[in-house]
Amino acid sequence: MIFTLQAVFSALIRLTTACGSTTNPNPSCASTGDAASTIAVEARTSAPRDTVRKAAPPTVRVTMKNLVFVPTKLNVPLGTTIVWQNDDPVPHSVTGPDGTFDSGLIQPGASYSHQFNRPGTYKITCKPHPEMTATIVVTAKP
Ligand SMILES: [Cu+2]
Repeated sequence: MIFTLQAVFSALIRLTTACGSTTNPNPSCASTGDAASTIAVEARTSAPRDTVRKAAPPTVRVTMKNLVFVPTKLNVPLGTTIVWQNDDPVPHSVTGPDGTFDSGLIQPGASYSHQFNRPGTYKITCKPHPEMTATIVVTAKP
């Protein structure tokens, strides 16, 4: 009894390719873009709280010509700025009562401005020309 022992070694060679799969392409980490989406909430009350419209303080121009303030008398609301323009070839001044304000000499072509923040009647004089006067009445808002 021939005992043929065919040992068939089926050598199964597994070539396990060293799967050190280190070839990771640059993992572009998909950053979720954590940009905070800011939502601007404007809480605006559509109803105006103060319906009184504040008008800008007016500006009134006065000229000094032929040694006269023009106009000579002026009524303005509180907060008015008056601009005096010297249209004469000689210097003038705008001098308020009791040293409230004084322009000093205003040269020909120059101007001077003053804002009236107190109600009252202001006698304006010109230092070089005592006959040159004006009156400005500043009234408070009703
Ligand atoms: Cu003058």
